[in-house]
Formats: sequence, C-alpha cells, structure tokens
Amino acid sequence: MKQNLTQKIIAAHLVDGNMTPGGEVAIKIDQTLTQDATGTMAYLQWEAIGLPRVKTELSVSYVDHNTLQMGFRNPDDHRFLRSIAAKYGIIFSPPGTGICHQLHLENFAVPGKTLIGSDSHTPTAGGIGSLAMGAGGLSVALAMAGEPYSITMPKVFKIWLIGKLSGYASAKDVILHLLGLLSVKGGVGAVMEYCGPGVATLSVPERATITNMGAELGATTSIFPSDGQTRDFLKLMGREQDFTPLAADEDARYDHELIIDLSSIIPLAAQPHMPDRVVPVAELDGLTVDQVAIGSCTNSSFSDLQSVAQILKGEHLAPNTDLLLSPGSKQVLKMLMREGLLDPILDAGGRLMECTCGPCIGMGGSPNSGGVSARTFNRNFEGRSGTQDGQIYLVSPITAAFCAVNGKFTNPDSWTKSVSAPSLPQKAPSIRNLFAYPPADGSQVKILRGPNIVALSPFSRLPKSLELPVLIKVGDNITTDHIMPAGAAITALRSNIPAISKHVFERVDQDFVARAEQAGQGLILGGENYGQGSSREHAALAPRHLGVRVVVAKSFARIHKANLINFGILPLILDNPADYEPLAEGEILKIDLMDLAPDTSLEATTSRGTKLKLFHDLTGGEIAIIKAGGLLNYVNDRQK
Ligand code: MIC
Ligand code: SF4
Repeated sequence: MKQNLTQKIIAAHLVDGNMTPGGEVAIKIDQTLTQDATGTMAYLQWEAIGLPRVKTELSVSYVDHNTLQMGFRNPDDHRFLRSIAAKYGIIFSPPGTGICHQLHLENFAVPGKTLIGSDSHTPTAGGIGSLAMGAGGLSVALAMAGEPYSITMPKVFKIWLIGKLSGYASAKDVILHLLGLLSVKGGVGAVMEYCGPGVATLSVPERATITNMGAELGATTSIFPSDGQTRDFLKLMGREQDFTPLAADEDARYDHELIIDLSSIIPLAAQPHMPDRVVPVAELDGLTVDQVAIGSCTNSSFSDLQSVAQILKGEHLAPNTDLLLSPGSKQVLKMLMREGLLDPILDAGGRLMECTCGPCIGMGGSPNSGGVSARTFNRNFEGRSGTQDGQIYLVSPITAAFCAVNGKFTNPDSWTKSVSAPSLPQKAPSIRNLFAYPPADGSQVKILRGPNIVALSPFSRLPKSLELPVLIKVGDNITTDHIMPAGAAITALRSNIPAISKHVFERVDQDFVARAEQAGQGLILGGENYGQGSSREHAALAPRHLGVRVVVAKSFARIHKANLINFGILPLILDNPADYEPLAEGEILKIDLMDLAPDTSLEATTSRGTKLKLFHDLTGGEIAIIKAGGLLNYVNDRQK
C-alpha cells in the first residue's frame, strides 16, 4: 500500500496497535531530549523507574530555559542534571550552549528517526525529516527506559507547497499564514506533512521554523521530506553520514489536503494574545513598537540573524525602541562573529543576550507596561512575556528588524533595504566539544542534589465515585501558561512541586490555590482546547498536588491530556456543550466511576439536581493508569 512519510516512519517503529487514525499506536523511540525546566522532574521520575542506564540510541539533556541563576535554585538544578546525565548515559548540554531544538537540529536529529522531547517544540526536528513529538517529562523518562511511546494514530494533512518565497516574505510568514487559516486547534490529532515542488526551495532551518510553530496549530507534529537540502545541511554540520533520502510514496493517501503558493506569501503578524490572530503587517502600519526581541527556537538560525544584520547595517535603532537578540546556539553566534554580522547589530544599539530561550519564556526582557513588543517567537499568550498587559506581536526576523529601525510597524511596500535569500554559510564551526559526554560506566557517579529538589510524593488511586466542587470555570483555549505560569521566579521552582503549586492559575484567579486547599479536592471546568501550548507536566502535576481529580472540558490539547492521564487526573468531555453555560464555580458534581471503561459515558449529578452526561476517549490502558493514580504507580504495580 502507498504510504505517506508519517505512516512510513510510524510503520518502521510500530511496536503495537492499529495504524488507523483515531486508534492507539505504540512506537519505538530512538532519541529523547529534555530541557532544564521540564528535565529535573523528568529525571526525578527516571530515578523512580530505577534503571542503571538509558536504553535509547541517544538522549540529550539541554539547559536553556532558566539560566539566570538568581540564587541557588537554578545552579543546583543544572548540577543535578549534569550528574544525572553522566550517571545514566545522557549527553549534557551546559547552560548557554544554545536552545535545545536548534542544537538538536544542528547536532543530533536524523531523518527517519523518532524523537520525543519534554518540550512542545520538539517537532522542530521535523525540518530534517525526524518524526519528532513533544511529550510530558514522565513519557520521556519511560522512553529512556525503552518503553514504547503511545499516541493516537494521527490523521495526516498534506500541505502541498508550490512556488517560491519572494520579496520580504519568509518561512515564519508561511506558518503564520497556516495559523491564520487553521487556528490554534486546527491541527489537533493531525500531522502536517509538507510536500510538493516548493519544498526544494526551502533550506532546513527554514523548514524547521515551519515545523517548530506547527506546535501552535495543536498538531501532533509536522514533517518535511529528506532531500538534497537535507543532505547539504547535514554536510555543513559535519554529519553527512546521517543523511538518508525520505519521501512519501507517489499517490500516497492523506486525510486532508491544502495548497500553499509560496510566491503569494506576504509578511504577516500574529496579534495579541494568540498565535492565530494573524493579519498582514501592512495593516499594522504606524503602530509604535517599544521593544523588538529576536531569537527563540523558531527564528534563531544563522540566516534569520543574517537578514537582521543586513537590515540594521548602517542604521540605528529608533530612539523609542529596544532590541534584544538571542542567537539559537553558539554555532550560530560564532558564524555571525566570523562573517562580521555582529557589528551591524551591536552598532545599531542591539543588545546581545545568551544563546537561550530568554524573553520567550519571560526570563527577563519583559516589555514596559502596556508596551508593544514585536517578537520572532512562537507564542504570545497573555502575560507570558512577564508583563501582564504587554502587547506581543509574533513576526519574522525581517519584520522585527524593520520595526527596530523604524520604531513602529510600517508597510512592507515602503521597505527598501535588500536582504539576501536565506542560505547556509560556506562553513560552520562544530561546537560539539562543548557537550559533556557520559562516561562508559556511570555507576560511580554521585547524583548532586540541592534543597530545592524535592522527590515526588506518590498519588492515591481513583476511588469508585467522586464528589467534587468546581474549583474554577475557564473559557476556550486556556494555555498551560494560564494554568502554570512560567517566568524566572516560578520556573525556578520546577523541581519542587509543593512550592510551585502555590502559583497554579495565579494570573487568572488569585484565590484559586486557597480555594483548592480549602476544598481538599475538586475539578476544573474548561472550554475548547483546554491545556494548549507547552508540554510542562507541572500544569497537571501541580493541580493534582492541590487535589484536582477531574478536568471537565469541551475538548483537550494532546500533550496536556496525556499529562493529566500520567498523573491520574481524569479528562472528561461534556457530551452536550450546552451543559457548560449553567455550570458554575462552587457547584458540586457527583460522578459515579464504577462504569469507567472504554467507549462508555459517565453520569454526573449536580448540586442543582440536574444530570450531566460526560464522555471520554480514553483507551483501556489509559483508564488503568488513571485508576492506579498515575503512570508511575501503574508501572511500579506492573513490576511487583
Ligand atoms: C514553552 O515554550 O512554553 C516552553 C517553556 O518551552 C515549554 C516547556 C516548559 O514549560 O518548560 C514547552 O513548550 O513545552
Ligand atoms: Fe524555549 Fe521559547 Fe522555544 Fe519554548 S518556545 S523552547 S521557551 S525558545
């Protein structure tokens, strides 16, 4: 049978299951990655599994999210991660070496391999033809233990590219165009597979921008074929031996088809506060820009920053505008230095930051009160920048650079500075000597901990019935940033669940934690696409710590739903969305769980005496995990 690329890679890694969309498939995972903010918890869980060495072909632990080291917490986390990596056979990337996804693309990602990472932008490696997915830390820990990774077999969307980008349009505008078309939930349950004659016109870093931000569509992942462009990139990275050509069969079947003419793409921007609120940059003409931030795993490649340098050359930042720039990796930074491209940025007044996530996750670089910030990032959720009323616009590096020079958005028709088409540099210096490679035998390595690293306490099993107050009622598209905010102060608590739990929903409702603590247990009522965004399992773990046993919503985002299951929280769907309106905070729902089984619905009685039908799409395995009180209990039970 003819297969698309997604089906080919899944079939080659299939351990169990049925490859019909909607069915469950368990696949072998070749590579894993973690970053520091999710990694400490992932490795605490890895330790609870109790194996002497990882079983994957390659596992890498990156430190890129919180490198501010304000006090002992971050450096203790980094030291813990370094020692864990050495002991268990994991490559360690020290703070400041680069952003996990950029580094993985440059140094480790391989066409046709499977990769899961405890970060939602792991699909960046789809730019090189890996089947790369974001997952919770516990799922990554289990993959390192050699367990297959279970997902719902995705539908596959064919994104047929024709034409060639021209003028000031860039890869970022392609994915913004798609977001405007499909919305932040348009890709849920699907893989975006790019093909067609336009593919050959895009370099690997441009492809990676597109697959990276496929996460904002809610997609399981996004993938490009592996072709001549892939070979060129791997050769430049000194890894030509990792190249294999890969493509869908001709006439392969897809579940949905879309055509994008690259030559019709124009500069676009996502307006506050959602990545799908997309408009042409021309419509923002005249809007004052207080801050420009360039970098993040979406747009921090050499060619991205080269275009910025070309626009800034001989210019000065507008007096009202600040410019922050974080290169994606030390390799990118060294290339900029070698090609003389840092001078124009620094001479224009730009501020060079570390090669980390930086302002993207609110690690400094927040805009002023009510300030407009044009960012080359992938998320503009309210408050994520660290300034609650900051107005964040997501744009390409080219648009960002013009904003920096003009101090405002301007119509691209007025742009004159020439920008060369994205290209790979002639030579790229390897920085692989900066990674710490694990010794062949790690048994003597001592794990170094700090007082902020608190082991997980076990969770109780699911009882036969629950009587739960609605602790909070929220609307559609609630992100994990709403549930468990990031930023320097809170992210420093990622390895301490009791401490981080004090911040659940704090940007939405200051009283949530007190209410939850008083009730002892309860449920969250959500709308559509509940839990979109990050893979941070703290958005499930911390509510669970506060006694949340059930989330009732109209629909769920993929990774968050998996995280809820992993920590024994029952994700239930309102059978009749009209039941959402009358439900209020404080109301008590009595849910009988005796009949919890695949393909059945549950009944709840409200304190008003009304009946609600709640359904779920959980598999037998997922129900068993929830009943056990979470995946760690489940795995430990199995080992007994
Ligand atoms: C994000 O972009 O939201 C993050 C921060 O990278 C998260 C991971 C985290 O919360 O640690 C993600 O994308 O999964
Ligand atoms: Fe880091 Fe931002 Fe990318 Fe998340 S989206 S991995 S915070 S750069």
